[in-house]
Amino acid sequence: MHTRLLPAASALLLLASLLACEAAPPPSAPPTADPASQPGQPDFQPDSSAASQPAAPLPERLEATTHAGHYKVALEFEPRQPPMGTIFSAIATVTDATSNAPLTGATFKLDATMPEHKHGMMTQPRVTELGDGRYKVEGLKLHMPGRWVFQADLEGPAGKETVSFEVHQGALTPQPPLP
Ligand SMILES: [Cu+2]
Repeated sequence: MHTRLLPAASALLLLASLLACEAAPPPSAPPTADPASQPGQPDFQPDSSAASQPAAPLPERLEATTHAGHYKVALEFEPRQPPMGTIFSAIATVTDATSNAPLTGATFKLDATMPEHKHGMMTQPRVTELGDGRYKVEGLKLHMPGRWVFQADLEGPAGKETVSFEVHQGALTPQPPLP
């Protein structure tokens, strides 16, 4: 009888550890610009309700101009729609926002955080310049469902600039078959 309870108990432990950082509210929650979220109400839904929601894969391409307007960054993920909790890569294409010329030789970094949970990824991404304004970022992993913000920091001829991309990692993104 007791041995039959073990799988359920370990599943509960896993769920509890997943929810651990959600359970502790931030000491001073800043006002959020997201109209969908209620004050003091985390937008992350526990697994039980997520089961009835459609999977929310990451977008296949994200594109934005850096805060000071000198560079454009486009992000594409490999695989295109990485499931939660899997290691994936991103190709960043960086161009001059005015001339559209590829920005080679820039220092490019990419990180991702969950602002509501005040944590980042558990991996350390590595960046390799591929040439022609393309930078490959390997070792990304979004280990929890919910709102993640990618931040790209780059330094080029116009100085250091930053751009952020917001994504929502679905809880139950189906695992694609291995190639
Ligand atoms: Cu989190």
